[in-house]
Amino acid sequence: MRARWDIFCNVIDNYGDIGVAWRLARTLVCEQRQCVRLWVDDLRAFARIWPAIDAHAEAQIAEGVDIRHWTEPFPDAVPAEVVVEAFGCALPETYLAAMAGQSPPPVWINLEYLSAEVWVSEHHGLPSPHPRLPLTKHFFFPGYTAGTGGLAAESDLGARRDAFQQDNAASFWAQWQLAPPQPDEWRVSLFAYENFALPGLLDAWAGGSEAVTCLVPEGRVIPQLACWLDVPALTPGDVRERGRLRVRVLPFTDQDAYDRLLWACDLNFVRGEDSCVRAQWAARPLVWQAYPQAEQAHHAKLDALLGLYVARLEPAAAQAVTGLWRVWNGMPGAPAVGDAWDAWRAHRQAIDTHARAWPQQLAAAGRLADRLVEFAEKRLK
Ligand code: TRH
Repeated sequence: MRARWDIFCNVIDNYGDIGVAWRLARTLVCEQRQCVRLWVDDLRAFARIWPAIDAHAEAQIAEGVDIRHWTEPFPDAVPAEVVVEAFGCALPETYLAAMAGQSPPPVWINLEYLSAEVWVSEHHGLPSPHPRLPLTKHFFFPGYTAGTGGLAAESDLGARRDAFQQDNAASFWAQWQLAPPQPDEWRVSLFAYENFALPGLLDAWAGGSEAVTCLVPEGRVIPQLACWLDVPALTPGDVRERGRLRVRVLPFTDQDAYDRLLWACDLNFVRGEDSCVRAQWAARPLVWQAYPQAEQAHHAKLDALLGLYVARLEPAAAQAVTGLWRVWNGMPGAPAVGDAWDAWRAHRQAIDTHARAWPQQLAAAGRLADRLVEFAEKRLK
């Protein structure tokens, strides 16, 4: 059934909110043949993850999605049949009133943040009546298990990744003026927030026995990296070497090119939710830096995902993954970062094998766009 969707995205900071909303909008159009209008308040952030976006246009079409600049006062707009507010962004009052005037009213969904915590499946799908208007909002939780709203993924994601990885990614490296990796070399991508563990990890790489090429998309971690390298600044294209470590700064690319970086590297450091999921689908080892939250709420999120991720790993390798993830997130009781890296390296083979098999397990959660369409269709009947 082809329905009209309005997706609202308020960009708080960073790229995760628009990253998830854009991925969902594209998939709904391309795979589910839905008719999608995406309202975004910060088109400049949007253009960073999708450079074809014109940051000054009030309305534009990209990838079949009708994109609107979300401005205040909100323009008159007939509400769609399905309304998704991403991450609890408050809908414009005039739009809410227009929703209440529709008969039947739209299916109203609050798309929540992804978490592997167990309470997610208990809260997924719960209704919440509006206090004044004849409208009911539903809480929709993406998640890692079958009773949740699933994970963002395209139906051909695995096939595209496998084709790329079998191709050995040689042409991919050439675009960064890099030869394919040497047998004893690690290619690592580093997408991170500011991080106390970073200097120690860089020290370990520079003083280690294997060559490490660290590819760093421009962003929040760059000033700290420049400080460690003792240079005033770093810009895309810059290459610096210290001991066995070579650092290369990459420009921020579009989402699809970033996927290819994840597919090509031996190990990916990722942050927030969207890059974390993409790194898991990449079938390569990852280290996740959770988005820092008040009262360390992100520590519970980290441990919840770790619990799932390492469950089928042999205990020593599971401990090595846990140690590195926990020190990378500044968690109490974590080992020193140099020790955590040594332990991780010692179990690299098992961790790599596990990462390659992991997407099969992830698939059990189902795909977010499929789950959302099922959810909406049940209520549209
Ligand atoms: O940017 P983030 O830190 O987003 C965060 C979190 O999502 C957090 O939950 C949210 O509350 C906070 O923002 C406001 O990390 P995340 O989620 O990985 O999103 C990054 C997006 O950027 C993702 O869609 C991938 C994309 N990206 C590119 O398109 N090109 C790039 O070069 C890189 C490095 C990332």
